[in-house]
Amino acid sequence: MRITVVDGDITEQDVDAIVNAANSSLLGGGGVDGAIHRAAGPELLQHCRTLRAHHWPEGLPPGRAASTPAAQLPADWVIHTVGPNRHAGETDPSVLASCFRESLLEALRLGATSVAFPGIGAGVYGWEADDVAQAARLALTEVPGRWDALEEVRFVLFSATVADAFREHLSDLFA
Ligand code: AR6
Repeated sequence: MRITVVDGDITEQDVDAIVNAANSSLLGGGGVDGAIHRAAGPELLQHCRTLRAHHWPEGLPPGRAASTPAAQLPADWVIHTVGPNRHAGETDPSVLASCFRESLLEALRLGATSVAFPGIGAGVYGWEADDVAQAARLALTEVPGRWDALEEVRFVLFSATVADAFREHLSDLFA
């Protein structure tokens, strides 16, 4: 399994699944969530409405992940996860690690072999770039061999601060 860190826009990634830093409503928002919905087109919102109605009528809780088809995006799937919102007092970093873990598990469940992540929680939800990178690292390393069916896990980072933190904390995992 290859781990890569790139600067860029997650909506343009040609991978099997991209991860969305969503909110519990699953009905879109700002930041990367807004960018993904804009690039995917209105069909993504329809998929999200169906996902919510059938599986998460009270919303997707922080730390969980669920997927929809990716509509007009180059990817096949969007895995929606909800980071803990520090500004709302959700300060437990294990919930942030759970976002990465549950998203990777969902990727395996979908049969995806390549998955791209944004810096979940590093924007509106107020996490430090170092905390986000460490949460990603924990999810990747806590159970050796767990993600061997994945060929590539790519971190696609919009902000130089977040990209630098991921390079610092994950560089020893790069193949
Ligand atoms: N590609 C990659 N990364 C991006 C992109 C993009 N196109 N656009 C922004 N980022 P945020 P959160 C980076 O705020 O902190 C939404 O309104 C951004 O620079 O998108 O988990 C949701 O609906 C930052 O480093 O997600 C929720 O309400 C990172 O993505 C809330 O924001 C995450 O920033 C979730 O907040």
